[in-house]
Amino acid sequence: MTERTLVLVKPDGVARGLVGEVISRIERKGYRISAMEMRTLDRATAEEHYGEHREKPFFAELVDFITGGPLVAMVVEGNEVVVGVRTLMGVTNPIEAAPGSMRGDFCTLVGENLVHGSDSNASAAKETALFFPTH
Ligand code: DAT
Ligand code: MG
Repeated sequence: MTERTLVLVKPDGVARGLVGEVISRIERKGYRISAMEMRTLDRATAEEHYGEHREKPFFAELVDFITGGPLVAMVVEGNEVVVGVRTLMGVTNPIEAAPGSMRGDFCTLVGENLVHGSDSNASAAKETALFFPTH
């Protein structure tokens, strides 16, 4: 079933020159990028994007990190892309992420884990609307 999801190459990925690597893996899998932009998030947008984590102890650190430099946001489309991109990314903690996944291959810190992908179709709808309201 064709779906859409929001993918972010987080500021650590941009700073490390891994934008092409992330895009390449998504495209080689067979997914299509239908919108893309590099931007630096303001705190209000970051707090809305990560609203589900507002009460967590790492929330302030998370918002500092995601607003700390430019990121690349994209809408990705394709068959079961929400789960498909999560599989390409690997689990949240890069130490536990499988080798071969993006987090498994490129990071060690949970707070600097390279990529974001929406976790459900409902999240994808909200997140794509937040980042690309006219798309
Ligand atoms: P995911 O990004 O895999 O969907 P999440 O939604 O649970 O993970 O958390 C969002 C981000 O918050 C995650 O990518 C990195 C950060 N984070 C999660 N758990 C954390 C923790 N225990 N300490 C520090 N940062 C954390
Ligand atoms: Mg999440």
